[in-house]
Amino acid sequence: MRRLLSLAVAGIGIALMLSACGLGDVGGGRQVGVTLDEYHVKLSQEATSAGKLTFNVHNGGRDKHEFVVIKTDLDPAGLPQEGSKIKEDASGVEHVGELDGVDAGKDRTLTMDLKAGTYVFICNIPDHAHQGMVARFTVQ
Ligand SMILES: [Cu+2]
Repeated sequence: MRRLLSLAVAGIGIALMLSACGLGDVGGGRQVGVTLDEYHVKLSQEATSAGKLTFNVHNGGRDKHEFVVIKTDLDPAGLPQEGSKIKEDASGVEHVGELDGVDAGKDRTLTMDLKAGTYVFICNIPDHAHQGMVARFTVQ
């Protein structure tokens, strides 16, 4: 129990440090940069505080990708699967929003009001999450 508590405290400390740097605040909404490619979801930061957030999503790859936002406490590596995709309506998984198909080289934005919690960003084109298009994001 004591070990679990110290792990939790360390986790919160790291999350607070992450939220203190790399925050852009433009036009009243905070901005988070997202770059998609084969096969990664790269974020300008891994955590922020709750509220209105705009994700500026760039597809830097050669293929079409998606940006799907789910809220879950499950390990990103162990998300429920349905064939070669993540099951977005599985128990313990809440689908929050998505950009359904960002063409290669294109930029799209997604603005959401995010509550505190743990989120996972995935590309749910068959097999892409499995190949690495999964990123954890923490909202305090
Ligand atoms: Cu993809």
